Amino acid sequence: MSTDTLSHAIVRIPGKNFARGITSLEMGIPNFDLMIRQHQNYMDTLLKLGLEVIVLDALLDFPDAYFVEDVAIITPEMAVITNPGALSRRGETEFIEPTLAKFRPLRYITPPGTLDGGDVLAVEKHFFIGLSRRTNQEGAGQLGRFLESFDYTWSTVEVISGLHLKSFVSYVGKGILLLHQAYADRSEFLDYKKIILVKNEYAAANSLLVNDTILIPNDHLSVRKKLEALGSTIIELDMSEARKMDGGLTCMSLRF
Ligand code: CIR
Repeated sequence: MSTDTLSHAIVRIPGKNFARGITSLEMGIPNFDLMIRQHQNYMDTLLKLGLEVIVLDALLDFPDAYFVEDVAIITPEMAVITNPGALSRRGETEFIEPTLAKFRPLRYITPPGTLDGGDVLAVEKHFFIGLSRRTNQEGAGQLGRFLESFDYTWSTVEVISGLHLKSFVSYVGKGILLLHQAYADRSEFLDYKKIILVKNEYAAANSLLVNDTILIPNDHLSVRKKLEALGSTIIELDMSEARKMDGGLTCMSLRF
């Protein structure tokens, strides 16, 4: 999750009942077969980019569990197991621990702290932590103290509406943030170069930098052009079904 060179990704197969997960959007009921195809394409893309992809089984008791990003924050020094803000997702964490324990010493966000990985945006050595419906000040503080112990800096950002910080802001490398219009003038991001998304392309606010390549949702032509103009390599992926469940490109993997 930090912006160091990535060599691994952890993903989890969506369960047949994934449509029972939480969603705030009214975009219709997602289709399982299409979801599996899109998820396969996502895994294949990470493989093609040279990552070792660790594939975990579906968890039928936790229909949102394929959004693995939310259950851990990984830096080169540690993996922090979160305490997800949604009650229905809390039990997911124990199913990621054994895999992460093979790679990193574990730390834990503990109650009353809550934190979702979707609220944690790493920009080089600085971490922006969204305070949202899912992540509270206590959870952010706990993560912040773990980060400080390894000389990272951190700050919080209010997520006033919507799900997570990374539903609105992504880091696309070269010191550049990709931002939803609503975050264009936020003081927290004053010091960064910015690409502000135009209406109809807000879903691209959740884009995923994998080493030198940026994955964006498909049909986002003007974002694509702006990123290509910066010399970035772009891959478009169809994310229609995850989107219906409030998910995007970052949510479906843990990278390290
Ligand atoms: C949820 O509401 O928790 C899931 N349906 C979507 C989680 C998306 N995760 C992410 O953006 N990191």
